[in-house]
Amino acid sequence: MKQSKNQSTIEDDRTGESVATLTRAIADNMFYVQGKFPATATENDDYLAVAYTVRDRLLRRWIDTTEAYIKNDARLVCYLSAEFLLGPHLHNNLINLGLVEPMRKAVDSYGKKLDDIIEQEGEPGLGNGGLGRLAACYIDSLASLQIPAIGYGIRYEYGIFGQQIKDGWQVETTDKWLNLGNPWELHRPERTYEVKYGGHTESQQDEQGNFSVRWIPNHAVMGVAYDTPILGYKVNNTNILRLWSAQASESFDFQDFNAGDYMGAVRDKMDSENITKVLYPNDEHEQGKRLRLQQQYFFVSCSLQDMIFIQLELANDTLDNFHKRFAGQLNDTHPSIAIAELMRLLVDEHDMSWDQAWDITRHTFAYTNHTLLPEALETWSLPLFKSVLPRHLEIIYEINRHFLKQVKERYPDDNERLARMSLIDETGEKSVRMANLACVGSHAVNGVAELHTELLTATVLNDFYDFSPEKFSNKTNGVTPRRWIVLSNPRLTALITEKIGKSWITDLSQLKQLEAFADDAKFIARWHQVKLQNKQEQAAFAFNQTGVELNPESLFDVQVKRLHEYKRQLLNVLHIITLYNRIKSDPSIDIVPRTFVFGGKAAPSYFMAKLIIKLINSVADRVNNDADVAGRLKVVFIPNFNVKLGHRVYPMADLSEQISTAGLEASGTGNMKFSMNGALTIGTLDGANIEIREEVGKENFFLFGLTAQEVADLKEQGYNPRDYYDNNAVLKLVLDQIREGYFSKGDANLFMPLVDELLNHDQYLLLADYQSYIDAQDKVSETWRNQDLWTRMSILNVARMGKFSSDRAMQEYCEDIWKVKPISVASAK
Ligand code: 376
Repeated sequence: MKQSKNQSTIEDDRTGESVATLTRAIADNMFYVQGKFPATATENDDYLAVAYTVRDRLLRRWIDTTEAYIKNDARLVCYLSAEFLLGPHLHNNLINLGLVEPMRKAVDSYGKKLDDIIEQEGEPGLGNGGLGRLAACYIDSLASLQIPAIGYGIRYEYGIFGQQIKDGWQVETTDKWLNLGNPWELHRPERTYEVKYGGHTESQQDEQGNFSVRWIPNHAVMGVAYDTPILGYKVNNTNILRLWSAQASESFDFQDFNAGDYMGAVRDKMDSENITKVLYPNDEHEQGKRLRLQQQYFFVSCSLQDMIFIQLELANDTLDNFHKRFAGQLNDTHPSIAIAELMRLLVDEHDMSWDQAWDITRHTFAYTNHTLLPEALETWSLPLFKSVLPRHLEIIYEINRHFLKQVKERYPDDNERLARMSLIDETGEKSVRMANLACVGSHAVNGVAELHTELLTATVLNDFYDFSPEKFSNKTNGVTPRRWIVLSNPRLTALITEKIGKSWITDLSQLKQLEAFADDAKFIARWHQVKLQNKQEQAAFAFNQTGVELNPESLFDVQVKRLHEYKRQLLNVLHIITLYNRIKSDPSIDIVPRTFVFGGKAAPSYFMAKLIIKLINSVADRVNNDADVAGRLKVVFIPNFNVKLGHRVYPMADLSEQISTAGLEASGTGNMKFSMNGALTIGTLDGANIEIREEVGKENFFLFGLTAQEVADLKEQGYNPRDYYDNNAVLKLVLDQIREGYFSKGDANLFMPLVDELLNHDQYLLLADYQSYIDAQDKVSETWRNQDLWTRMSILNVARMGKFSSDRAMQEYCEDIWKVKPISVASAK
């Protein structure tokens, strides 16, 4: 605030928060940043002018935050993740600044609508699904909790592919998310680091007899920082998300130019810049592996060099204290090469002894595992690894030598254990085991839900758990209530806040207070009304997108998540066909009207997942257009499910489908988003479902299916899916219909692979769980018939979701693993 001579206050155009100032600031940015008058502005210009106006208000807080952290000699969390699935920033930042309403008025004065401007923003889809979105929720919570933190990752030029549905099939498009400009990032060319690849190593000895290794790479790439401010909710703390972009290194590769090969040099330049070109969908192919390893090393090396710069130059400290400054979290094994890279930087480049470097490295890192699926455990073939990172392979051998020596001391005659725990898999084609590296090089290892951690320590990481049980802990996932309730469900937010005040937004356990209203008829009616309005709004949207008309009075039964056989979207389809057959055999049957909503991407090379999408759309075609059904059942597949669509989908759901085979979904986080928005869950005892059910009460949760133990036992005994087919006429009919082409216009070949898998393998035990699922669904329908009971259960679900805030999860990491404390930032503004 500046005081003018006549004492009236004049707000600065870049920091002021009044409607008049915001209005002026938008005009200013439109002219001076976009170079436009409002009359010639496109919708994107409008969005950018508003976005820059918001960004201006983050920058002062950002600079103040950096200053406060340096002044307080802060300990910093560095969250290393190959994915951050952020979603759009504008609305979130407005909420965190407390400026939604003033900005709405400012935009109104231009004759525009804030909601349209918010809708204009695309999303940085820099992640595949759960793991990437978790990282985004966590950096939101860290800022809101005033924890000094940096998110380090990759600035992919193309994010997760776009999905279109053509003739029922998934068709992929490229995601050029930067094309319309990204107002939220700041290019920091001064933060550029060199990342080396390939070549060979040479060892040498100095006059004192000290042994050292020199890495002579054959290629280098530059990593340039792009920073995005991450503001906490109603605090000044503004942390950094620092994403690295690859740039060709002139000095290294333009040697070709000297030799007269200009085009060759340009080709090398293009190859270098390929490193951060595209996010890998989670379906590893052999051809992509080299680039993926290069990507992982690229962002890890840049991040660690940056941390060393911070330690030496900004904090004026020494590397002896590196682990006291930084808590590095490895989001799955994707960044686990950090363990070898920090060793290399300390030993080779900063002349530290091996033992001290190892001590620092182990105290720096902690590792989170996100999956038990064997195919998802990362390994790199030795020849590939050696050709990309020859020095790191030597370091990994050395770490392995020290480590296996300790294992041998503890278990002298157990060579099998030694072989299992080795960082190198020597069976078959030799490879480096990244999960083993992550365990050995970390002081803490965690799973993401109670059951997952139990299974992790009992199976995949059992040897490491035996060896150092004190390292292991559970940290059940959470999601941010700012984005997943306040931003996406304004009606519910208003109703809750009217009753219990605002404190729940930063302390989700406060939702407990809603229990007092669960039997209040007026409140029940209003709660019901909120859900109905959400459904009406989204029914209109879905009609727009798919041409299918939805009945907002029907039960909205929703499954949105990546397509994978273990998530069992196919089981959901078997239920839909079962209901359809009930209607066909008695068209006058009294059946609860249901709308089945699906959304999710299949990895481009995952044939079965893509075929399931085609089946969903084929069943939709038949069911939606059958006169006997008379609109009582509707099936829609919403294309291109992403964060933005999540904002629409979770608040409109009545029923949340969390139906994975028990033991396979590490946690799930969609399950939390649904329940927080008042959907009831039908689910297995898997991942965080178990804890959700514990919290909301078993009477408020529709449970079905085998337990993880029963799944394991059944597989052990020898599971025969045909027994279920032969003994269940209803199930048999459903499978026969799919097989005989009932949903594919007589084409009996189309869905054969699905039926074949179910009858002959059924890896994910759909047939074993079928009847239990149908029974639970019938119970869902019966409950729905009593709308007041349903609404009461919905209220109790929301009231008891406090545990699943990412604020709670982050607090646990801070206390148990990172040992970091909040630093509050007073802004000079
Ligand atoms: C990959 C998964 C499998 C293979 C390769 C991958 C590469 C990148 C990202 C992947 N994604 C995940 O592993 C993932 O999203 N895991 C999910 O993590 C969530 C957060 O902890 C959990 O809630 C989900 O249960 C888990 O599936």
